[in-house]
Amino acid sequence: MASELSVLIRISRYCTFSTPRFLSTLINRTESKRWFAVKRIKMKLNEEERNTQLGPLLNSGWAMDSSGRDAIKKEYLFKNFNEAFGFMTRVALKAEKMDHHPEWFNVYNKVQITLSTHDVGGLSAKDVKLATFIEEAASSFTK
Ligand code: HBI
Repeated sequence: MASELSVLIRISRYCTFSTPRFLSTLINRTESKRWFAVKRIKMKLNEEERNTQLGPLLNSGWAMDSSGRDAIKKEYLFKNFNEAFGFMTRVALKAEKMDHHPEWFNVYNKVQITLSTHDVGGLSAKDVKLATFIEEAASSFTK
């Protein structure tokens, strides 16, 4: 990204239309691309984020994975298989949209879910976001 910026500056020296406004626009666009590139990099939750973001989930029945893996898990029970699978369908569509997928096991009305971010080897904001969605999705089904 930095090399791109230096190229843009070198080019603008030879462009008759490289007014300061044009140059600053070029630089801003390059910088904003860098910002988006950084934002796309997944990061593990830091200690402060774990205390603030995981708290509500751990109070709603989620638990740290007992194997010591940096992951959270929860078991849901539904009225029947139809409701369980309907829940899984909603979560699956959200997972695809987020490009972030649960590890789960289903037998009849039971769904066991584990969340972790493989790309960073632990919990990230995407796991918190998906777990929050899962809680909302589960709440709309009768127990
Ligand atoms: N799902 N849970 C989880 N963790 C990931 O790192 C992940 C994913 N789904 C898709 C995905 N990463 C893509 O970014 C590719 O890395 C597979």
